[in-house]
Amino acid sequence: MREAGLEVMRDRIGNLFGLWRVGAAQAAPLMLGSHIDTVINAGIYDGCYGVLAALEVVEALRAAGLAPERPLLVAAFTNEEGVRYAPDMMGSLVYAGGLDVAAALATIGTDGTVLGEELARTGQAGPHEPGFLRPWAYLELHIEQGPILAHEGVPIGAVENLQGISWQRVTIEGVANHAGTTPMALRQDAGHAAARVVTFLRERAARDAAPAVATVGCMAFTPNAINVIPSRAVFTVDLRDPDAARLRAAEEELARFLETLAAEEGVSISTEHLARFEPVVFDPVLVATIEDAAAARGLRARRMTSGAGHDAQMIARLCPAAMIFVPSRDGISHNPREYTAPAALEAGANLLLDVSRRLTATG
Ligand code: HGY
Ligand code: MN
Ligand code: MN
Repeated sequence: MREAGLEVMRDRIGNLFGLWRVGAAQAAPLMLGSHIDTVINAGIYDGCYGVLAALEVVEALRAAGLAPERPLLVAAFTNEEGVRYAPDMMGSLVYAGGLDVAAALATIGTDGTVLGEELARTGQAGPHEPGFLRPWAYLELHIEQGPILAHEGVPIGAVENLQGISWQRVTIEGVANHAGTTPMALRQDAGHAAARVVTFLRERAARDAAPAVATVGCMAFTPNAINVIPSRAVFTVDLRDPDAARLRAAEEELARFLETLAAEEGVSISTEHLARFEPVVFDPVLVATIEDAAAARGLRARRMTSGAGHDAQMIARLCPAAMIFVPSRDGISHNPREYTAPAALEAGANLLLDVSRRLTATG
């Protein structure tokens, strides 16, 4: 960012910004960005691509001697993935005023560390209050992370909405007992009860053609020994749906299933909500601008829903926001096999440039 001539700033939650003070000094900036944190064993494009492309837009404009009518702000939001410290999109959520910064800094990670201490230890805690620069509009370029664009052979996704997200941690307490001597009818098996939840969620999400998805991504048994009936199972549930009412119905049906399960299996079950975000609709004018700019560049574009959560859904609380997707080969993401071809990356970045120029009257 410094090499690109940007003023580098960090806020208290670790969000990183590069400001190009150009155009009308008092005008609110056009923000371009994404995130640079990843999941475990991640791919190399999720997040980083959008931040680097935003930087490239600034460098291309400056190299061409072009001057936007308003400042440009490159953003790299912290903890978008939420894997170590829930919820996901935490940095942009705090920036948008959806989570108190002190509460966020006090978050305990899956490794027992405290977020604020880790940000200080790694030199990522900055002085600025989150939200210190209110953007005029926000654009995020990102890989699709799903199969649609690649399957249809369409190079650009004009993302018009983003599905709702519900994250929970479920703890099932049973009774440890001997794997060999305990008759099946006498078991209070937390492991089996957990497995029934996984099957319930899978069958419910697959039940109808609706776009609902459900994932149990983490699970741990105690004492986790081959010949001991698990006394405890702790696992996570990730539910998503573009429709707010259907997402609520999924949460309610899971709660009812857990009650029935506890009685049937002789276990006790508790849940902890880790994240809950309503579906978001992006700004129609920005989405149309993305489509127009794609057409002007001879790029086919299709409107689509984002299955993944993104910082754009949080910044949409502050200003008009929209996203541009480029294809993910075989729809693979959150996996080292994540891949997008260089020509596709370039098309996305050029479109980000074109839309940025349209929005800031940069000739
Ligand atoms: O969970 C998500 O959808 C995002 O990758 N944080
Ligand atoms: Mn991402
Ligand atoms: Mn991700």
